[in-house]
Amino acid sequence: MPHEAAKRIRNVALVGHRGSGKTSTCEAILFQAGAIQRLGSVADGTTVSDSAPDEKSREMSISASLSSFHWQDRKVNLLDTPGEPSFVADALSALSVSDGAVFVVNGVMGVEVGTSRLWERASELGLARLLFVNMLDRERADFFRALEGLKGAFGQHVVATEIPIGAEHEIRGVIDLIDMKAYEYEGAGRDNCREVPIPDDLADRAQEYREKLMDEVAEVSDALMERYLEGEEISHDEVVQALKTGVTGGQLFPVTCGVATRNLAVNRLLDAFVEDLPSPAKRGALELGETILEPREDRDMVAYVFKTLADPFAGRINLFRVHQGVMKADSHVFNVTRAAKERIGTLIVPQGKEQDHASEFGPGDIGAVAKLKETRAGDVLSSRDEVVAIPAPKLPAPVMAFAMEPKAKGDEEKVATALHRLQEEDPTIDFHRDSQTGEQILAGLSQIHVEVIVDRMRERFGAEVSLKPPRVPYLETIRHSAKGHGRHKKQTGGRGQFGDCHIEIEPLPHGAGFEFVNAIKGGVIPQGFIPAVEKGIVESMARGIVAGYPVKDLRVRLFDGSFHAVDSSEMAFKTAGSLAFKAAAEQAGPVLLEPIMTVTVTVPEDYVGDVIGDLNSRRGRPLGMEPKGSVTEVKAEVPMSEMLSYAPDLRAITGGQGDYSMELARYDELPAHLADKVIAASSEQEAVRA
Ligand SMILES: Nc1nc2c(ncn2[C@@H]2O[C@H](COP(=O)(O)OP(=O)(O)OP(=O)(O)O)[C@@H](O)[C@H]2O)c(=O)[nH]1
Ligand SMILES: [Mg+2]
Repeated sequence: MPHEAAKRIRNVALVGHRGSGKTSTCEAILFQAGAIQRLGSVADGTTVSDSAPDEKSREMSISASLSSFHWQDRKVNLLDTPGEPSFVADALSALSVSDGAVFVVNGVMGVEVGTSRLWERASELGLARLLFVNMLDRERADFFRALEGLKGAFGQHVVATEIPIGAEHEIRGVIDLIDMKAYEYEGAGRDNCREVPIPDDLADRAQEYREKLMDEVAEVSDALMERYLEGEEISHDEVVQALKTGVTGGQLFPVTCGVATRNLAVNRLLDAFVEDLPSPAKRGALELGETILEPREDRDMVAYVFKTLADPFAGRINLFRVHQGVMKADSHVFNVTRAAKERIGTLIVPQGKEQDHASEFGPGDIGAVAKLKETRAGDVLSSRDEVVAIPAPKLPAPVMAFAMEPKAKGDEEKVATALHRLQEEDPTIDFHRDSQTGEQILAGLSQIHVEVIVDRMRERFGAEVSLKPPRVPYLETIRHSAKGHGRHKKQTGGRGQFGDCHIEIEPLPHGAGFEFVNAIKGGVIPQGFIPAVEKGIVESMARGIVAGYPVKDLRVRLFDGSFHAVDSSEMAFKTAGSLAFKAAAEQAGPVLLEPIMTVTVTVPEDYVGDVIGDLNSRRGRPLGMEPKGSVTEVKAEVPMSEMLSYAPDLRAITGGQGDYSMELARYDELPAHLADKVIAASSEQEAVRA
């Protein structure tokens, strides 16, 4: 049976800015669908999807979590994702295995940075999207303002399919613009919804928004548009069908609204995504160059592992999506990414707070498996031993780096094990020994990220570390081109060593990385030694020119050299390459580059002046500010070195009422007087080591 089961599946990711109410919406959906019997809350730490101890204590999602349930004869795999940018890896991997996304939007704040960032990603993936304007019970929440903001940011195809009845604490229900029916909600129970007449004072408004909706729906097909323009009646079924087609094709983005924590209008969101978002069958084949994965049962099984959970007790759990064929319990599969065999034991369906076992997962389905030995997120499992590469989402680089030390002597091993396990779970953690200082470095996307890692090490693995102040990941580059000559010659009795090369280096635009051009003519350096020259150069670049930081963004042209028939070796040419690079780099105007962050601060209006003043004193460049309901969002670009201990300072300035996030914008040249300090600090360290 090719497509039948895959038609009944909905893979949906809940995404959005931090704190917009995704987890609360997930909880209400599970409750409404009957998957759980009590509506938990984030504040009480009783939701299904924020079940980790640190998710409860921090009242935020840290990992993506999967809940599967049945609704209207469909199987829904719902992925609740974290909004905090530090944990964006999980939001991105959830999107990569979903066929549709629900954007949860804070009804007070409207469009936020996180909304836009994830929207871009969903566009790249061509995902069908619905929007849910949540928190309409809050003071200063405004559905219509949020809707305008969404249209402004994401275009006119963002269109309301319902509008609220009442506002702020008086919100009572919604008007359905397709049926032109009104519904009110009482209490948070499962059958809290009843139909009421459209309130008189909202009749005009409902009509106005219905027309806007119809304008958009008619655009889905030319035939429909023609009839619409001629004033012909379009039937209810036609509207529903066109809406579905528009959503699946990414032409229409319906906006619904409600209050997650009161289970208000969540039943309608649930119906909307089961009805309107496409199934894996409808989404169709995944084309990967030559390889085409079709959601059919009569194919070799191919599944993509998108998330690994490292539980110190239950062991490793992998979440996967089956792209074709059937994943069976008690079977043998190949991990084609790692060229390893794996035995699949029990298959798991996470259902609300419980776990169920499954005998198989068909094409398009999402499930979990415990106790695989080698498999990690990003791997492909297959019933056939043939490599299939499914690209992983592109993740941000860990820029917030701290030197760390185990609190107890002799705990190095324990710390390393804990970090390796956590790294399986979160690929944006970096952990290495600094070749310059010999220190252990722990790096993540932000301070919160690193704090969460340190807490998890302690709580899950009993490994305690202390962190030294974070280190700024400076880079080095060159300003102009220069030539350099490297010659390595040793004659000591027997066979000597000889390598000789001439190179020219020139700057490349920021972000271009490294290019090596082999311009050797007439075999003055034999082909076999050229990779050795490059290797010597690359190693030298990693050690830096002025202050020991990695050198980036340059092109090296190897254009001349000589060799000796007996004495030349790869070793000798590597050394020559390294010498030539040093000689050239010193003449090429080497400079230090510092990371510049885009900082977004949200504060009550009264503090805006102080916050901007403070950011200015940190060499910040204001980008603008925007009122967002009861608070103002201030944006600025600030060098990372000035933001290393911002959290306590912001708390002091705003009496704890400010919030901020930041991410890497680019690297800029470090001003000379500051560069001198960094260079001095680096030579001090060198002196200590010598
Ligand atoms: N008044 C009100 N509060 C809500 C609503 N939805 C969520 N909240 C509250 O807002 C806070 C954040 O909600 P969450 O559900 O954790 O938001 P989230 O989007 O999952 O947050 P992250 O996972 O950290 O991105 C919690 O305190 C919720 O109780 C709502 O509709 N109305
Ligand atoms: Mg959450």
